Amino acid sequence: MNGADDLMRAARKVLDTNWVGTHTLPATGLYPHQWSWDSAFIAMGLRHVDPTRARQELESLFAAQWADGRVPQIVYDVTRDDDYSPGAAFWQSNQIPAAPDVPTTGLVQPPNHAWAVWEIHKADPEASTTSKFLRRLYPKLRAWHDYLAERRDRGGRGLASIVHPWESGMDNSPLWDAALRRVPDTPRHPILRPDLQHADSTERPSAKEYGRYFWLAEQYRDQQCDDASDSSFLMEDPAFNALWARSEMALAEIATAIGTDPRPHQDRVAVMTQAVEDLYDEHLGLFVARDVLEGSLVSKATISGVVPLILPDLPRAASVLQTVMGPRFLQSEPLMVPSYDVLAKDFEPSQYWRGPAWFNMTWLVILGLRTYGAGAEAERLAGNMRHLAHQHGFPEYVDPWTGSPHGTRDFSWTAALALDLLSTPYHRASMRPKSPLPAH
Ligand code: 9WN
Repeated sequence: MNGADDLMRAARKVLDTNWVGTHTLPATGLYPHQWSWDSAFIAMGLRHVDPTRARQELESLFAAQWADGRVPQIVYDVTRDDDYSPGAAFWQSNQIPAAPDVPTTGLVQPPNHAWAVWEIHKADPEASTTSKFLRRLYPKLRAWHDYLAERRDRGGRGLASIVHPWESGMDNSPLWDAALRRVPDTPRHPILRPDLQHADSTERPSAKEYGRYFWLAEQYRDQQCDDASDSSFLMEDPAFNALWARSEMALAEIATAIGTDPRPHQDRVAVMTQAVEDLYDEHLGLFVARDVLEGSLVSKATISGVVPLILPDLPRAASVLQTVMGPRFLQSEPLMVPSYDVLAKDFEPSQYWRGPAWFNMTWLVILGLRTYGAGAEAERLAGNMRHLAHQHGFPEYVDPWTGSPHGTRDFSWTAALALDLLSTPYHRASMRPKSPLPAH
């Protein structure tokens, strides 16, 4: 057995343990339901070892799509409703006409799904075609993207706005601090914290942050999640929009593959790549969030602002590359990419989205570095990512320099994306695993 085989076995074990027959839980204790962008990341890894399950992962998520096209942040397992809060009882999605039969949140998460669907298809085109995977998913993916374009372009610039920090997937990122200060921390609903039974309170968002999260969720729920009412939090996030644009590119490929016109998707990619430019911060040299309610940019360097490097033909790529390789992120040679500017006074190496390195974000940066010719740095990070994932039992996130693990363990996207990095051509060339990995 070599290191690659060991990692593959261990990663598969995590994914098998967290599999519940139709989809994979992010973690059986802390996150006992199906999460939207987790499922897409998980399926990116699963496609190398079990493409059938990868397809099921996305199909089950889209079975919970709303009639208005939105793909919910969480699809609840009601038998576990006391194990995570806010749960199905808080959202009561069955009261909302557009919601599906299964209980879900009304919020969404970053749209990385079409990208995953296309990669899953390419991993096993024969079975995918036989099962009409692309044909079934294409109209659903199109409805999802149309929802973002028609209901979430609240800034009117061709970008989607998020209405809650949870929608970014980077819940307590410093990008949201100033906007959240305007939000009351006194929801009517009791703030339950079952999460603290599974992770240390110093590694989770604070009580005050939770008060504001619940208040905002309550506001959105009480408006029937209609996207037409006033929102107290409205932000354009660079990673959310870059993932949408990357997925729109994939949708063009999917359209072509099933004999449909790809041009509407290609046109949207062009518009979005240009619109993302509006989020560029000249001083920091990377993309930042826009506070739509204030009409201003939030001048903070976070990993979200580096993610647009996954887009080819990005006009600012050279300067973003320079920034990520520079003192704010990679110059001190951390093992993985910090989630926040290491030069910032409030940088915290072990506090959730306020400094630690996450496996999904490092994976996205690796793809961006490869796209723009920084292959050596990409492979250094990929090697560390595989090693730390395995060494520490697939943690949720790690200290960027020491690699010490934080959050929950046996975390599904950590396992799935480490598995994905085992299957890259770069890795095959350098590690020569004994048994060749399945082609993709
Ligand atoms: C809220 C499931 C999710 C991830 C998010 C991560 C964390 C939830 C939480 O876990 O968020 O959605 O309770 O903190 O921040 O990115 O999708 O893994």
